[in-house]
Amino acid sequence: MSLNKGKVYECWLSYSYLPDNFNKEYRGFCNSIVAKSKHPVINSAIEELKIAFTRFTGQSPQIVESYPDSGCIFVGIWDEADDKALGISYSDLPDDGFIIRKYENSGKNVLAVVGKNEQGALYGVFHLLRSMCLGKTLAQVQGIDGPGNPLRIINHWDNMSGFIERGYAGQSIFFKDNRIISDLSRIKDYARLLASIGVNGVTINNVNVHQVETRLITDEFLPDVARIADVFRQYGIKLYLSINFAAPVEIGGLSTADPLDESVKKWWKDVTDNIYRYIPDFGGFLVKADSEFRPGPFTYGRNHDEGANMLAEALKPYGGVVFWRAFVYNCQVDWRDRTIDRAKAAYDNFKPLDGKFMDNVIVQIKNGPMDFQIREPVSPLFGAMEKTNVAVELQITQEYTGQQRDMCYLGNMWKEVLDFDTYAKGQGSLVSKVVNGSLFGTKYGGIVGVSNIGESKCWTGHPLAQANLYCFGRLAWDPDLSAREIAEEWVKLTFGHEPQVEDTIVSMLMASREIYEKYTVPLGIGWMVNPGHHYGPSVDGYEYSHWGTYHYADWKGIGVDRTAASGTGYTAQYNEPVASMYENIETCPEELLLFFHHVPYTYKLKSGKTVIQHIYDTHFEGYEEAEGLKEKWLTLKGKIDAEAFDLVLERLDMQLKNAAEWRDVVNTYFYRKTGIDDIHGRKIYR
Ligand code: GCV
Repeated sequence: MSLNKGKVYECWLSYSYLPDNFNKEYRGFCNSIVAKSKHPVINSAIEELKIAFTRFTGQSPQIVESYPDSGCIFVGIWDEADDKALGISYSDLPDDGFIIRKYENSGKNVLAVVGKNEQGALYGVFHLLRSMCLGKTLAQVQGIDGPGNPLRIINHWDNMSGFIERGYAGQSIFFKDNRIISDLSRIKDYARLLASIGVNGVTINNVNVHQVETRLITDEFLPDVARIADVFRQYGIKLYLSINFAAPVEIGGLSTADPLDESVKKWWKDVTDNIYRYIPDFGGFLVKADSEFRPGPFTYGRNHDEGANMLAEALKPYGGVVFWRAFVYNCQVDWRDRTIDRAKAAYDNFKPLDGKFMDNVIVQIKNGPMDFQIREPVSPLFGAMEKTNVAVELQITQEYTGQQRDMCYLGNMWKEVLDFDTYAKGQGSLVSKVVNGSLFGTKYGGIVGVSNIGESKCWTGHPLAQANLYCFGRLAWDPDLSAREIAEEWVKLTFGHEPQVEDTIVSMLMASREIYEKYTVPLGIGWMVNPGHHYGPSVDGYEYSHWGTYHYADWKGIGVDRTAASGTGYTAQYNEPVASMYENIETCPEELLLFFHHVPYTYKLKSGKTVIQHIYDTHFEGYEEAEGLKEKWLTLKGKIDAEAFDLVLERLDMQLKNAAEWRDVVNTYFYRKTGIDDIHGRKIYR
């Protein structure tokens, strides 16, 4: 770990705030660490204990192979552990899981952290250290734990130029000037952060694979890619690459990329064999195909299963997997044609293919049917793929949710997704069970997040956006945690235990998504952003374009009729009773009203307010609440790390400007369109 780069760099691993019970509960174990293995992942675990204990106690612990004459920590895997440390059988441990147990060895206390494998031991160490920092007792820390999802993956949308598509935290930490960065120390620090929250896979390049990046799978770049893989491997993280489906033509000299063509199959097999020569534990490929002008099997009259299976075949002998994205839709729509509904596209394209994918293909589905808006329903595809491995793709980077200038903690949104009941096998068929493979008994599954980090000193541009990365990992590990619990953990680890600090920051985080929603897009309609960069308001920005993202506002009403009765029929993609709930305007959750229904501005909401008054009110409130965020933050001056304080304050000022612009643009637009006055007579710019 590159130390002394400041607390904002160290994120939740600064080990700076030690609770009062540390000496009583843990001090006696911290002078010695017993480890028998020299495995690189165990070494990382030991290194972490050393960093933490040195910070906690001011003394570096000794690392020994046999038990000392005093209390100690043991770290290792099952086979190396003392029988007394266990008290359970091997099969009781979840894959990649661990047990933490205190026992006595020749009258000395040993706190054993035993992994089912090396990764499990590393996760156990991070769990122990987190628990110490959170003030948990020794009794609370003991027990078995393991990941709730087999695959916990971060996708980077980094280009080799260094530019990050939808990145709001500076340039890439992997690439610069079309080369792989030579100093890998920051990547090591990143690997450590990711491992601490249980992430076990990373795709380092953008799903939009451009010219240079297409060559990442060749001898030109593989030696350097392998160096990055070596760093991640020390932290139990596998490296994956996004590939260009047209690579056989673009760099392979073939005349086709048809997935059923024998020469194409051989080309991919040879490429894959070569990758594994450099990276023996390579994770696999991520593919964006036939989506937003990217090439894919459609060009050759083939379908997604045929494209994915061809790659899966090449990876199979090595245990590699293909993540095949379901973000496939017609992006050349004529807005006049109301029969086409982008929201229906993923289901329409992939439902017919259920059961046709090989068992090492994972269909990666964005959480919502459109594209990471501040409020969308959950994609109906999760309740429809019974014979296919699926993963949910969440967007940690805040493309449509404030771009890490505006504060927006995404934990509540992600919980809504994971807790959504698809009813695919009756009540209780939650998305979290679909993606962890338990609902349909699928082999793989997991949670994927699009990264929000870059070269920014605090990694995420906005220091409070670190909470989203932390939350992503914690939810991927344990989807049953609540967004609030995770926020509380993060605040304690990052800013300490002072109750006022904790209450203030947690309450800001928990309110932030709704505040952002209030001053931006109302009632689930989405979009209304400036085209291209997607920050700031432009109500009609995408209204007459080819992307299929419309709100259909005219002088009488607004919203997309997606009902089966009179609209696009999207509601019918859900299982009952969800389909009827959305179909019926009376039972449709109001926060999604305009996503599912077109209504007049005078339509009355359950609050008794009309839609137009709701738009005015929420936009005024949203701005005021953003002001409230700043007021709250100011109360923390002198009570938290000064650098973090200043950085956040700067961002809160940007947020206020943005909120004012959204309020005025949106209210003015609808005031002019409808001619209906705000009943409170507030200033709306005409
Ligand atoms: C990486 C949205 C974003 C694109 C992104 C795309 C995707 O359309 O605006 O930048 O491309 O989603 O997820 O593939």
